[in-house]
Order: sequence, then C-alpha cells, then structure tokens
Amino acid sequence: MAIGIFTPTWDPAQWVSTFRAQAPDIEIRAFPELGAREDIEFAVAWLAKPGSLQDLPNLKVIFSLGAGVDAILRDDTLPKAIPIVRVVEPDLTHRMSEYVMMQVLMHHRQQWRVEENQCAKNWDSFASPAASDLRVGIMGFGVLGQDAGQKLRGMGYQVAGWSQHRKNVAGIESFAGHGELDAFLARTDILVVLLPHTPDTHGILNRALFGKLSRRGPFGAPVLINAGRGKLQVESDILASLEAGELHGVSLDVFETEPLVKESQLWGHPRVHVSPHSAADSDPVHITRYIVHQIHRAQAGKPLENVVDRKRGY
Ligand code: NDP
Ligand code: OXD
Repeated sequence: MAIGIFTPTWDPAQWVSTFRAQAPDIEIRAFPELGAREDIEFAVAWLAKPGSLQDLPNLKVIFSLGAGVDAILRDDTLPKAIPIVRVVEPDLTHRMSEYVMMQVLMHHRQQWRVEENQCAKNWDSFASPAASDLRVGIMGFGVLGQDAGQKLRGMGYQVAGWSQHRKNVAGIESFAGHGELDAFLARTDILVVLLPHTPDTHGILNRALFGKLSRRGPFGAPVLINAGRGKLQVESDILASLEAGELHGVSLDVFETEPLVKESQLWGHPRVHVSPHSAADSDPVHITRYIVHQIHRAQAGKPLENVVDRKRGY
C-alpha cells in the first residue's frame, strides 16, 4: 500500500517528507516515480497532470491539497467512482480570514491613499468611516466565507452572505440562490468572493454584476475582493468598471490565467491590490495531518469527511 503525491507545479519533496514523518508506516511515492501502480491506494493531488490519476487499479481516495477541486474535476480521465476529499482544515481557514480581513481594512482605511501620501511626504489626515457604516457581502458563504464573515462581523461591519442554500449564522443576513442575488448585491459596499469555480459561477464577476452593487456606501462606488478563483472574473470588465468609476477599488488573489501575465494592466493599476494566489496557502504540516487522519478513518471503515459532490462541482 502506498500514497502517491501528484504536485507537478510544487516541489513534492516537502510533501514526501511531511507524509513520511506523519505516516511512517505508509510508503510515500511522488509522481512520476510511482513504482508499481497497483500499490497506490491514496492519491494526493494539486494541479495534477490530466491523465496522471488514471490506471491506478487499487486507488481508493483522491485527496485535493486545497479547498478547491475545480482543477481535479476538469480532468476527463478522472476515475468515476473514486471519492474526492477536499481540504476543510482550521489552519487554511484562518489564513483565508486573515487575507479577507486585511483586504477589507486596506480598502476601508484607504491604505493606497496613505502610501501615496507617504511617497509625497504629504501630512494628510483624512477621516475614515466607521466599520459599522460599511456593508460587506460575502459571495460564497461556505466554510471559508462563514469564518471570514464572523470575524468581520466581530470587527463591527454589517455582513451578509450569499450561497445556494440559506444559512443560519448569528448576526449575518443570509441570501440564497439566483432569486436573491440582486438584493444581496444592492446592499453590498464591499464584495468579498469566496465561490468555487463551476459551470454556474464561470464569469459571474462581470460588469453587469458590478453595476448591481450599492453606490450608497461611503466611497460612492463598491469594492471587489476576489480570492475564490480567477475564472469567476472577467478582467477586462474589472478594468473598464474601474475606469468608469463603477468600482472604487479591487483586490485580486486569483486570475483568469495564472501566473498573471506581465502585460496585464492589473499589475500597475493604482486601485488594484494584486497577490499571487497566496490568500490561503496549504501548509504541508497541517494539511498532511488532516489527510493522514482521513486515511486512518478510511482504514478503520469510517466514512470519509468533506467528500466533494461531483455533480454540483464543489
Ligand atoms: P465551500 O464549498 O465550503 O463553500 C462554497 C460556497 O459557495 C457555498 O456557500 C456554496 O453554497 C456557494 N456556492 C457554490 N456555487 C454557488 C452558486 N452557483 N450560487 C450561489 N452560491 C454558490 O468552499 P470553501 O469555502 O472551503 O472554499 C471556497 C473556494 O475558495 C474554493 O472552492 C476555492 O476556489 C477558493 N480558495 C481559494 C484559496 C486561495 O488561496 N485563493 C484558498 C482556498 C480556497 P452552499 O453552501 O449553499 O452549497
Ligand atoms: C485552494 C487554493 O483551493 O489554495 O485551497 O486555491
């Protein structure tokens, strides 16, 4: 029995060594050096090469090394009946909430303006609105969205969430389904996006949607923060909406194409904060511990946790 590591864009060495340290009784092999393919019972994958997870006759579970599984599900050769388990783990959740709180604060406290003033040696002490005057809307109100939402609520913001199904989270208004999307957008000054990428959410962050956000907030135009997936957004629409004053500011951690191409105007735009898909990194020690725990559950005949619903795509 062996675990196969499939991480062509990451150095597998750190994952091999954390798995060896945390599961000394299990053989660990990194793609493409898998040895006898029939030994591989568990696959651990991040941006695995399409086709690399097929022809593993004894595969029992595929573990995603992240919360999102869009890349795994895009592989047409993926074995049909094998469960896929995604990451739901406090270290990753806390990292995402740190990113969201930091970006909301940077826009709320107009950090770009502070930095411009510092460059110009300009002592300009401008007033900031109270957090309680800002309405944050979280699009994608799942594990990550709810944690970030509760933390923002604790900081005093008015928070609402939008998801497929209604949620019951104290102090946070819940909007559900496409029928309630416009009402959710109309009450939102700062839009935080933590949706998965699925056929239903592809390109959802476009100029028409930005036009439905509130313009009654303290900045006169809304803010967009996307750490979900790049293919949710239409980057030409984001730039056009910024130019037209329909968006006040933007933070993007994810992009239509990653890495973001050097030619993109997003890099140099004064109202855009760019980060390299690093909002919530998968820490090898924490994520390996989570996966080893799931493997022990499977070996003990217990049900796996956080199994992806392939039909809905997340
Ligand atoms: P969850 O599955 O827990 O949450 C997803 C949320 O999106 C749910 O609330 C779900 O609704 C909602 N949703 C999905 N499709 C729709 C739709 N069509 N209409 C309305 N709501 C919808 O995922 P996580 O919170 O764990 O992660 C969210 C995403 O964050 C990941 O898929 C990944 O893409 C991204 N991510 C990015 C990282 C980064 O570093 N930038 C790191 C980690 C994750 P419901 O609850 O009703 O099903
Ligand atoms: C994830 C990610 O999905 O890091 O976990 O993007």
